[in-house]
Amino acid sequence: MAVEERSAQQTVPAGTAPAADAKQEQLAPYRMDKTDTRLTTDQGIPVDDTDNSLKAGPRGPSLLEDFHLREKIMRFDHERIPERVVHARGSGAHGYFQPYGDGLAPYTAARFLTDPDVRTPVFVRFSTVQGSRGSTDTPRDVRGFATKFYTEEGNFDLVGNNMPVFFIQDGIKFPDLVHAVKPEPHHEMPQASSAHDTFWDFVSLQPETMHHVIWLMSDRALPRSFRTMQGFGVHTFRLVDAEGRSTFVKFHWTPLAGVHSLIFDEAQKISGKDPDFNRRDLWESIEAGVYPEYELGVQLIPEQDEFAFADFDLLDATKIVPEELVPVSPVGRMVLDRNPDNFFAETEQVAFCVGNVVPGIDFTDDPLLQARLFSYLDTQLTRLGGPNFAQIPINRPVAPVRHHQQDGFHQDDIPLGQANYHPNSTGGGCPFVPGAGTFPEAFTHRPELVDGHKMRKRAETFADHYSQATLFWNSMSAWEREHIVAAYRFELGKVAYPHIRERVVAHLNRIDNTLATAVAAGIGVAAPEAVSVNHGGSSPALSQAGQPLATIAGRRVAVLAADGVAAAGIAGLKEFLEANDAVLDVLGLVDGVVRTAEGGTLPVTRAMVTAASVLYDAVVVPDGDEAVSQLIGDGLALQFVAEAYKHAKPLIVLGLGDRMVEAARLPVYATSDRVEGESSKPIAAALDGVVFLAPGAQVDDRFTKDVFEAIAAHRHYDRPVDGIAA
Ligand code: HDE
Repeated sequence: MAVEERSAQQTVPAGTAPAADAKQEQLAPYRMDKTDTRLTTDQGIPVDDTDNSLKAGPRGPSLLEDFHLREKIMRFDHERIPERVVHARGSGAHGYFQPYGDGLAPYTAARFLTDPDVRTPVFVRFSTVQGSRGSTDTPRDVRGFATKFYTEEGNFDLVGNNMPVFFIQDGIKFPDLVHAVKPEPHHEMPQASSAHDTFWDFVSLQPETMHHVIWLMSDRALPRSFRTMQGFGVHTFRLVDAEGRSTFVKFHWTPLAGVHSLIFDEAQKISGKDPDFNRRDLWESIEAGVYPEYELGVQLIPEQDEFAFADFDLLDATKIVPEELVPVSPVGRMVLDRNPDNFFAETEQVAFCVGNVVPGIDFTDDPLLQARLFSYLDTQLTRLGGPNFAQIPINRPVAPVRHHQQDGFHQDDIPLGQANYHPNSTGGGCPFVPGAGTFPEAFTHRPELVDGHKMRKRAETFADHYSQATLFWNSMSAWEREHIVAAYRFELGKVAYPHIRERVVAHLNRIDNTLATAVAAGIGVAAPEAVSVNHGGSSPALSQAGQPLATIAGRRVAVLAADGVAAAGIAGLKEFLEANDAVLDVLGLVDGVVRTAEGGTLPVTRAMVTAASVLYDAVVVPDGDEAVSQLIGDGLALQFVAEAYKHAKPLIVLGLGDRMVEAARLPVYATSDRVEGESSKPIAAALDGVVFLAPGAQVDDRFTKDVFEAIAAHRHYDRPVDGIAA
């Protein structure tokens, strides 16, 4: 729904006299007049010159009376607002959510979750956590996944992350955690990285972090795209029906494009080549009509089962509820189909608040959640400059707003009449609160008996900090484990204090001895003696291996090109990829066009120097004797192919392009039996995600099937890559 429609709905209080209508016009959001395009000041005064300040003579001093100069500079001086203290770097998108059916109707009064005819507008902001607003998109980090549902009963904010657990159990530790992970206070380094002393010092002294830390060391911390990462509400919430009966719920977002990650070397290189990598991907996908889609799933736990789980407490945000114990039921779909019109107005000014719940959803006593209920409202006062941030267009509910709040910085509304209090008779008693029990739509806090001594104490059911980290480790495939070990080695390798490294290894030993031993071997710490801790349990749902090969939508493929390139294969491939919503970029040694072997020209999308294999999901090596010879003679082109191979990406090799595979010294293809000028492969053949097409062969169904599968799989980690110099 457009901002204009939302704002129109929200500003007219019930009981307002018709004479007020004209006044309400003034409440419309501040808008530039687009009918007259001549420049004015903020006060609407037409401007005659915006390039020269008012001076005493062409070489004389500037004059104080130049109100246009002063206003222009004053506005510029104050363009920045404080960035978010965490999650400062983010990207947003508009879309909608729609339930599949009425399956949740027995559990919740929230219509937006139960009526399949209701399509609820949403705004989603994805973010990194540690880095500043201008930091890179691809550090090893948790990603925020915050969704504002503009429901007809008010705004519901599901402010989640892409990992289902959190570092700490009690919100009082949050400032310590964030201080420890952010750049160190004495020199403000490192930016957007957990690989430093203070982070590892803190987590090794606070072992409840160990489960989330192993997620952070996994590929989950390096999403390929916001389109290919999961989201989780993390805490246990409640669904509440019209009679006040409650069911515990965990919220899950699952991307329909599969769950895919970068590898760390690639992520680090992308930080230099395109620090906006994830932001650009989200923007370009939506512009191209390849809309990110996510399925909302719920794990439902009956109220009476609150204590049914022997190994963990539902109120402990450092734990998951394994899907093998409680399956995730799909309940609806979210589609992100519109980019913001203005980054600052929408993505920067959106204010999520965990406390924004609508009737049918309620909180639990999770002590992490409880602290968040305070923090999100509080932080906006500084960030958005006062208490009226709900009036900013992106934050306005579509539901009508009626209250007695007033004044404060940036009051956009012009409240009418005398009645700014309740109860009143000067305003006809409005807005009023109907008598108890006569206003079923009202949010009613679920009555709950609370009985306990006032104390600062953690429940004993929160005491186990290792079992679920072990569960995660046990559930990983071989390549996922290799990546986790490499990540710990990298991060701890940056830690200066040996005793911190040792302390972490001791914790890892309580997760799994093979993990601890492998990490220790890389960081100069003695291998710890095995203790019997691994309970052997695993949860296949935690692994990213074996994603469904359903789609290649949104994948970016690069074909290298030089003069003499055979255009036919490229044209067939392009047609196939575009029909499947993937993109094929032609990268030349220089910009412009390349001459084709067929005597035509092929436009170059961009020069290879402005690109890099790390920015693509797959690489195509072209056919054409002359072109292949030129590419083999170009170090950048060879590096492009070798690096893509090393990063386990699909390589599509057309005809004589296999000479380049050989020149890049890739092990996949023994070329010894190849006759000069010919390919030894008579037909299309795929091996470890390397797909060949014989010279002169047509792009046929068999070939495109191999291409599809190689790209859909995303990565091919079974390849031998250690010896590749890239
Ligand atoms: Fe946040 N968090 N958080 N957090 N968080 C903020 O709110 C906070 C936590 C999350 O795109 C801040 O408006 C405390 C868990 C996301 O605008 C702040 C605690 C989860 C975003 C804040 C937590 C999150 C934030 C900073 C421990 C996953 C970005 C700016 C009690 C379930 C939202 C702001 C956006 C942002 C506080 C823990 C997710 C300071 C005190 C757990 C996705 O209010």
